[in-house]
Amino acid sequence: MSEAQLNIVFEGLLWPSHVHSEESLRYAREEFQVRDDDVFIVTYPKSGTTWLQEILPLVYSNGDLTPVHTVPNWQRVPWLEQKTGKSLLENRPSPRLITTHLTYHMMPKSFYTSKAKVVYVSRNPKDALVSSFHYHGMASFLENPGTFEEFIDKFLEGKVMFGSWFDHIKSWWPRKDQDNILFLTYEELLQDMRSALLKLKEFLGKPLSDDAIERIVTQTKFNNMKQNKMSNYSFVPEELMDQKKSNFLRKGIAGDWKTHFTTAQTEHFNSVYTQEMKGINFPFYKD
Ligand code: PPS
Repeated sequence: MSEAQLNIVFEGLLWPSHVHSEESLRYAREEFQVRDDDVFIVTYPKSGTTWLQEILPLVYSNGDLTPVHTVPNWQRVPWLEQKTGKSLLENRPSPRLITTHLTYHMMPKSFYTSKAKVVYVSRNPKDALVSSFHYHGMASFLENPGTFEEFIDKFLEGKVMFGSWFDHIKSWWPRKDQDNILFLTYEELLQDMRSALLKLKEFLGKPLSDDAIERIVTQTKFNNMKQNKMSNYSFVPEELMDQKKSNFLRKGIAGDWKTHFTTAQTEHFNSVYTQEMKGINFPFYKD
């Protein structure tokens, strides 16, 4: 596939054509029928999606590891907007756990009048950028990222898959206090998974025993997920994801951007950040 064919353009944004089509995106937006007991994981790419695809099924199984040890993450919590979304989700029994990278404004039309819940996870955009840069380097279905400097420019201009980080966060953050939305950060999951699980327990109204919490804390640690074939994308052929170049579960830390950005790049990023986030009362990731 040529570089030009790697993405499709839908509503002005780039979507990897390997897993998205105009039909799948239109289905997600226009036809998908949201149910009141649906639970969405919403993320900008490389912000903790796979992590939540491990955590939520475990919350729903009260810490029983069977689902995460037997079902691949993309089937366990399917992506709404991908080509497989319709077949995996349409007739799935409730409660459905659903993954999406959509902005608030691109959610299914039936979402806005539903009581469906959203767990939104944000990550420091500089770390999401670094993670995405390495991902583009190992996934043959994504365009060549170019140099790191070039990739920063593309990221800041929103000329990357799923569009601008700023547009994504600015679409969801103002809704963070709605009863059906829980806003979490990648960094808080890293720092204190137990507290995050208590928030999820309360938000989702799921009974979670102390034992279950301990099992989930252990199972969702980076090194354990990295060993889990159902979550580490090792089933994907090397021609598509070359994990010798970079693992999908790569480092799993906060602040890796500091080993990638020069001082000038940091200053440039921060000045665009300040400009973009002006007037948005968003307390994270300012430095
Ligand atoms: S994707 O392609 O959008 O689904 O990617 P996503 O899963 O959102 O992001 C991948 C990054 O999340 C890291 N990750 C974790 N970090 C810490 N602990 C756990 N358990 C964990 N699981 C996934 C993963 O390593 C990617 O980040 P980087 O910085 O590249 O390591």
